[in-house]
Amino acid sequence: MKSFEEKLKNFAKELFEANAIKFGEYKTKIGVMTPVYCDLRVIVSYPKLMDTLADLLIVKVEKMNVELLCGVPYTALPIATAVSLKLLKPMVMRRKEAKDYGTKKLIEGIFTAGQTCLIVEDVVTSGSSILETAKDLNGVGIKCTDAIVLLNREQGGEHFLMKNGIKMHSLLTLTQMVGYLREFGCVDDAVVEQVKSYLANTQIDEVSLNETITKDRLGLSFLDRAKYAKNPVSQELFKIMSSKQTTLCVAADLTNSTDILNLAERVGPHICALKTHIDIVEDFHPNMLGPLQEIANRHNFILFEDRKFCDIGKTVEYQYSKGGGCISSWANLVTAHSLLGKGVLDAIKGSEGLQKRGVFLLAETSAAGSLITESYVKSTLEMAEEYSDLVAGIVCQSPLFLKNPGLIQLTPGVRIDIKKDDLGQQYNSPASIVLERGADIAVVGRGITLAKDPEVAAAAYKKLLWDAYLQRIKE
Ligand code: 6AU
Repeated sequence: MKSFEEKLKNFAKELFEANAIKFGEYKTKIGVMTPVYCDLRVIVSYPKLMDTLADLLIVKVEKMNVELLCGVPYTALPIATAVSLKLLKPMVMRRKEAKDYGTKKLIEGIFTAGQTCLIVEDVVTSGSSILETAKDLNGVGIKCTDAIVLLNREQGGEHFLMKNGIKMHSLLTLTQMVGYLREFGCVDDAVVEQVKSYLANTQIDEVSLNETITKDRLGLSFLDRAKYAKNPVSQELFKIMSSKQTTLCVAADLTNSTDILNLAERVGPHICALKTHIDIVEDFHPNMLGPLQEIANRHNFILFEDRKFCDIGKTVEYQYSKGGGCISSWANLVTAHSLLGKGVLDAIKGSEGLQKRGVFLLAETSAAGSLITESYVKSTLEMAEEYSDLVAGIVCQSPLFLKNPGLIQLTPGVRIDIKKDDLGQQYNSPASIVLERGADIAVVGRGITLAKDPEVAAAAYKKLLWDAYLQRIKE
């Protein structure tokens, strides 16, 4: 009978032979050079290796008092499945796709709030993927106190997770792995030294770990987040939200100017922003803009034109600052797509108009069947972070991680009475969009405009949203 350590050594060698661990000069995702590259995705092509891995993992998992397993998507999903099959322990799955969040749950599988779950991961560097998974699980009431990983790269992840209440167990550390491979003659002393000095020089330092912990926007109050906001409109929004105790943005999707003004007057005390589609107003005349601004000033809310700019920079410049709507002269906020790249943002930044201007970039949508992909969402977030002096936040449907907590998540598709309309719009409840989907500001249109009394409806949505926000920052 081989000892656990012997099995582990052989497993390390098999990983190396399967090309799951490579030594050389590799560039990491963030552009830093590394002498060791782990690509554990290949394990799915070696069922025997997967079987050995599961056998090794269950030795540790058996001793843990957990009710559920959850693999971090995607590489660890089959690993968690293999463990689940051996131990007959149920799994839950965390959805990663940005698409279609409107109808699908973030966490799939059967569970009850209060159950404990072990997170399974392949490689850990900073631990942030485990933390993201834990947050989604926590969002539906599942407790995560432990994580098990195949390989700990020893760059600060274990410490970071510990600070966030998650104990990380690992089968192998990078040092251990390299040591075993040296024993087998798979690598020479020079490689061992290279890895050693790489690890000594690439620790994710305590300060940046703490920063990440304290800066997670979902647990911070709006007043605290205002300090991180670089855009003047988002700073103002945070202040309005805090002082008026509202995260409600009403979508005034009405086709008559008088109706819009009447609605603005009535819902004004309950909102932080009024969102318009000015191009649907049949009797539009710039004359309506003065009264609209006066109402916005009096009730202290921001005017927000949902123009969803998506064209070459020059055209966007014209659409934003010229024409009948002359958006840049009255709307402090606008929406834009990231599809055509940074030119759209450069155009908005350089156009004439109000000094105080902010953009919400559309990262995900509430529309069924949207073509937006995961990598599109990722690139949109990167663009938002890069332009955070202009970008006030993002429009999305899930609790996307924003490095800068000064960015605001705006989430449409909110309604109490129905789940969808007949043209692909998908709705969630106010509590769900704040607690499960990470919304800071909620956009409610027809839930208010079609209500018998829009003012009463606005007050009701405002309260539900604010209560959910208070619960979120208390957790
Ligand atoms: O509550 P509703 O369905 O009556 O209105 C929702 C509002 C509309 C949409 O144009 C807008 O929110 N919207 C957006 C925004 C704000 O950009 C994005 C999205 O994904 N879904 C969505 O409905 O004015």
